[in-house]
Amino acid sequence: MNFHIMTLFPDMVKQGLSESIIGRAADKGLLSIDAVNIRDFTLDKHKKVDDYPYGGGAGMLMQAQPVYDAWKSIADKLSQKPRTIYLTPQGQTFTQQMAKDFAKEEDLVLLCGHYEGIDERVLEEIVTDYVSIGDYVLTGGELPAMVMVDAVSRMVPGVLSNDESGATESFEGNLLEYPQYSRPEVWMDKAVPKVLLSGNQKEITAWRKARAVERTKERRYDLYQKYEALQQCREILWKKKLLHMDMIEVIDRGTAELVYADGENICIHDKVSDTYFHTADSMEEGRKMISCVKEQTGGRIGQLVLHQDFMVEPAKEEFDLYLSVACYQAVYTRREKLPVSKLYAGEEPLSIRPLTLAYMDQVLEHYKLVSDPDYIRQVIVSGSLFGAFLEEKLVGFVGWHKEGSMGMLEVFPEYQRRKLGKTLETYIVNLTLERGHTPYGQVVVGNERSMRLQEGMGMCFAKGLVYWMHSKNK
Ligand code: 6GU
Repeated sequence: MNFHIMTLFPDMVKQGLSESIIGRAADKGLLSIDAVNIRDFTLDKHKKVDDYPYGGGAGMLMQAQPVYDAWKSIADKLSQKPRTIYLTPQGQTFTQQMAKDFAKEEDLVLLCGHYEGIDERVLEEIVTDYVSIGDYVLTGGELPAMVMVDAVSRMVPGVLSNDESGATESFEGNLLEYPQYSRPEVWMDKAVPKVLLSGNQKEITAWRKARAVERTKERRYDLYQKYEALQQCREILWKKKLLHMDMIEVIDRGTAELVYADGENICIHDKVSDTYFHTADSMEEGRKMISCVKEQTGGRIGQLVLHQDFMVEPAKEEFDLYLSVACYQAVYTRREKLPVSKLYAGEEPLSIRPLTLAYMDQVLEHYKLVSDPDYIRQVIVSGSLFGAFLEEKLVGFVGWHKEGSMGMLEVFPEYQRRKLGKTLETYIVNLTLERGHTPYGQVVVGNERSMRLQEGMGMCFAKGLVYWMHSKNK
C-alpha cells in the first residue's frame, strides 16, 4: 500500500508516522509513505501558494495550480488515476468500514488543506472522496491524514501481527470491548473480578460478553440499539435455524447490518462479503421488503441470498439479478468436535495448514465452482483456505467462504478414495467449532456426493433451499 500525502508540512506527517507499528510496517516494505510538498510546485517566484477568495470573506485559499501540479507529479507515475481523498470537515465521517475499503487500494493520495480551503476547480478535477474525521474543526488536514493512514494501514494484511489483530474487531458486532485486568491481583484495594481467575473459559466468555453489552448500553446507546435490533432478528431466525444458519452466523460474527425487519421478514447485509440475505413469510411481505431495500441501496446489489422459492421471480424483476445456484444448507448442530479416528491413515504423514498465494494457480486449476480468481485470492489472503499436504505436495483443500460457510472442498483426482475429503471436512468443522462458530455449508442441488459426505458427518439439512442471486453486470 502506497500513501502519497500532499501537504504544506511534509515533516509533520513523516515524523508522526515513522514510529511504532506503522513505522515498522514501512521498514518492512508493507507500506510506503511519501509526503509531497505542495509548495515545491508553485510557479510564484516568492513561493506563494495562497491568495484571497473572490467575493471576499475571511482568510486565504490554496490556489489550484500548485495543488494540481503536485497531484499530477504523483498520478503520472501510476498506471491509473489514483483514489484521491481530500481531508475536510465537509466530508463523510471516517469509519472502520471506510478504513477497510481504502485498504484494498494499491495507491491512495491524501490531500491536506490549510488556510480556509482550496480552490474548488482543482478539487473537482482530482478528488474522488471527501473525508472528515469528526464533527469538530482542526487547523489543517495533516492530523486527519495521519489518523487515516494509521487506521487504513492496520487493515493491510501483514501490518498487524496475529496477536494485535484480535483487537481489530472491537467495533464489529456493534459492541464495545469488555474491561481488562493485569497484575497485580489487588491494586488500590481493587481486586480483579473473581471469574477471570477461575480458569473456567465458558464463564469468562459469558462474563466478558455481559460486560461488553452493559458498557455499550451505558456509553454508546446508539450502538446498543443496533445490537439489540439484530438480536431480536436472531431470535426470529432461530425458529427455523437450519434454513437461516447463514443469516444467524453473519449476526453472530458481528459483521451484519440490519437493512429491514418486520416480523418474520428480515433483510441483513454482511459487510465482509457484501451480500444481502433476505427471508420472508409471504410473497406480498417479501415484495414490500424488496422495494424498501431497493430504495435504501439504489438497486445496486451484487449478491442476494433468498430463503424462499417464491421470492426468486420478484427479485429478478426488481433488481436485475439472475439465479446462479440453489443450495441445500447443511448445519452441524452439535457442539462437540468430530472424532479424528477413521480418517486418512496412509503411509505418508498428512499436514493441513493455511495456504499462501504461492498455491493460487494450483487452487484455480482444481477448483471449478468459483471462476473468479480475485475471490480465491481474497479467501487465501484472509487465511481462510487450508491445504492438505502429503510430503509437501498439495493434494487437496477446504476453506470458509467470505460469508462464513464451509466449502471449496477438493481432493485432486489421483488422491481420491483415501478418506482425504472426509479428513479435510472434519478439520474445517472442528476448526469452526474452536473459533466459536457454527459449522455449516451449502451443497449445490444435484451434488449427491457432497450430500452423502455431509450426512455422513452428522450434518442436518434444512428442508428449504437457499437461492444465490447475482448481478448481471458483475
Ligand atoms: Cl479532515 N480537516 C479539518 N481541517 N478539520 C477537521 C477534519 C478535517 N475532520 C474533522 N475536523
